[in-house]
Amino acid sequence: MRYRPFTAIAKNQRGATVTEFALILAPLCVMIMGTMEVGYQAYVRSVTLGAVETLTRAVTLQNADASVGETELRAQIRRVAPSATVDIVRGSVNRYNSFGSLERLTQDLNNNGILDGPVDTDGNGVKDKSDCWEDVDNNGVRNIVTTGANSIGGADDIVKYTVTVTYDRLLPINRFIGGSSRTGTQASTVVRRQPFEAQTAPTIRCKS
Ligand SMILES: [Ca+2]
Ligand SMILES: [Ca+2]
Ligand SMILES: [Ca+2]
Repeated sequence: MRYRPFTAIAKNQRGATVTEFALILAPLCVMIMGTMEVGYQAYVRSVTLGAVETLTRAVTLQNADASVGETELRAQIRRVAPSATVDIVRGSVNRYNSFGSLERLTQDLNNNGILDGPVDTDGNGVKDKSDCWEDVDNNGVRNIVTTGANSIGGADDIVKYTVTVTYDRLLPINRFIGGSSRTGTQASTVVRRQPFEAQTAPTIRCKS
């Protein structure tokens, strides 16, 4: 029988299989890369949470050195994400205050809950007293405490750490799905320091 090359090609289905394989290969690769990327991100997040927890536990103690703890936190995160940028925001408030609430009035002459200016309390025509408040974040105004004073405070103070980590993705998945080659995570914790000594009183200011 004579060999007919064109008929053989027409009947050959191997090429179709290669095309089909190529069609599913690309999405399959993206899917595998995506799964690995999600796993890596979960790992970095879990290491970050652990590192933040270790740091906040360390700062509850007397004589805690925040800078040593923060250096260790950065090192822990960079062990799993070497390219990581670690942004640390620390703040503290007096135990009688809390994050997200308005600074407490310590003197409210007319009991209206508002920080009022000087009034004449003894009727001599001279304004002599005004309302006062605990300036927890020491910024000179009565405000809602968001970050607190930029330190870990002292005994019995409440410390808040917010750590933002930005790092390179494990795989260049952004080339397929868009977005940045870097990704990130954020962790925040609040702890109260141990009452190892008398608490330092926050600055009291009076409205001028
Ligand atoms: Ca008042
Ligand atoms: Ca007066
Ligand atoms: Ca303030």
